[in-house]
Amino acid sequence: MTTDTWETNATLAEVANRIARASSIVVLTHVKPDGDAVGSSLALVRAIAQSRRTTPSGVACPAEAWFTGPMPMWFGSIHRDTKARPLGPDQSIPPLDPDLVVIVDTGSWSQLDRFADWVKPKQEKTIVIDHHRQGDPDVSALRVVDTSAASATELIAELACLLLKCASPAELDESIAEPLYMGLATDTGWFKHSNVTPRVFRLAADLLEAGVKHEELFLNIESRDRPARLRLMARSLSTIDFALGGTVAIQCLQQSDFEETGAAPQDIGGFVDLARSIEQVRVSVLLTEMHTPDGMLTKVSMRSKGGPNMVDVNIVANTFGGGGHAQAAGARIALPIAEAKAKIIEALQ
Ligand SMILES: [Mn+2]
Repeated sequence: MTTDTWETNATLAEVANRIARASSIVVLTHVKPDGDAVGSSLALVRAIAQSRRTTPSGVACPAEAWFTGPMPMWFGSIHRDTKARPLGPDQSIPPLDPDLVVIVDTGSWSQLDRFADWVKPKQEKTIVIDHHRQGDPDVSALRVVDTSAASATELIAELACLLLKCASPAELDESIAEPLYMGLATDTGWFKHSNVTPRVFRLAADLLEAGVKHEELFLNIESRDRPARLRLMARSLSTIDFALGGTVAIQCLQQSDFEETGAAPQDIGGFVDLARSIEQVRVSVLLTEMHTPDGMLTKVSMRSKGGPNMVDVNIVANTFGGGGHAQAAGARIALPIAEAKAKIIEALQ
């Protein structure tokens, strides 16, 4: 059954059945994959491989994961021997026509980036498993969307148990439990964000029981900074300016800051969160100057603290043609940084 709204129209048991019948499966996720995207993809490919390994000689794994966009620094250390193809910008999409396509942690055309054209003619044999509030229903015929899940790996954990006939995620192999835990931990900010629920901790506990090494994984994922990133962070923090009675904190980074510290654009990850630790701050903003072929742009990242009277930064981002979530959103404004800053303060007011 196909519905034209972004809602679940299949059960994970149905998905498991489709997977069990497919002889070739490609697993896709969003561009610039994060911990949840990579974790969901690797866990699913590993669970499928294991579900087919019923005889000692084994059967070749029928599933593989494809990724596009820059891969996280830690990818090499967690991918083990899983069938996965991180496709570089000049690598073309393999000319494969699999029985089944499973898309995890997104269901929107824009997030599929260069995979979109490849997926389009395969809608009938595509399944989406996602936890985002928005997506495009015409990406797949079947979809499981659970917006109450903190991470897509919460859903993949359930699917892995169905595929492997495990009564609980605690029974999963450590090689499957680790990427599941990685998605759960990173999408909740290592269990700090408002999406942490009893279900999150129950799954985390089961996965630890399955053999996940929490501290080792944390260091592997999070302790990978280069000195240049901290030099850039120091500059960013030194620019903090407060507006609207101290409730809005704004950091600014110029192009020259990157050049002088030797940092790269991806080094700014997490900077916008830093000012949230200030008691009075309700919204933290990071403005980054970008030189593009179309001229000077300002990239805006916003984070809102939860609690009563929460500011919905998604609404603010929407007024500039951007978007995201209530507590984390962004946009690009075609103005120099100082003018963009004034516009953002005005919009937040
Ligand atoms: Mn996710």
